[in-house]
Amino acid sequence: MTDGEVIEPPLDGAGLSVGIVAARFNEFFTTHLLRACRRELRRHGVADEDVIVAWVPGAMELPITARELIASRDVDAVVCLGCIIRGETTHYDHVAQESARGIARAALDTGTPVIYGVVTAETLAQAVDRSGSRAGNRGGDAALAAIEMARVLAAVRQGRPVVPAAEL
Ligand code: INI
Repeated sequence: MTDGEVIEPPLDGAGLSVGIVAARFNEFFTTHLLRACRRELRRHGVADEDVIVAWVPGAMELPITARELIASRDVDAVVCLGCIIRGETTHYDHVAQESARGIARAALDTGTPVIYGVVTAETLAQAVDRSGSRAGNRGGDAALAAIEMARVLAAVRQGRPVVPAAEL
């Protein structure tokens, strides 16, 4: 028996244009996420001049900025980088929930991948672990997810006749 179609394109970023939105809140951590994100994009072939970075105040501002980048800059994917630490805020749950929900909605509403590269941590130690030490770097992981999703969605769309939404 043979498989049907399997879509798993190589992780090749050449020619892709990627937006990065980085939250300045907890900047100590988000600069590490941004550095790893840019490094992984470069390592996988995304040209530096095809990357646009927008800094925003905090994780709550990530979704709207991702949407606007998609609307105005013709990017193939957007990576959202942030760091939310429970120990540092009483409204952790609101910020964490709303930024995650907004990022998911931005992707679904626009059809462009919007990657959740947000560290959510109970403690400063956990944030350290996830921003470039024991538990890896969420920013680097998000870069790979952006390339993979841009390629997968492009491949999926190639097999689909373009029909106006109203006729579906
Ligand atoms: N923003 C973050 O990115 N991380 C946090 O941990 C955080 N805390 O702790 O509140 C945070 N708050 C700011 C929020 O994202 C907005 O920027 C602000 O409320 C203005 O809309």
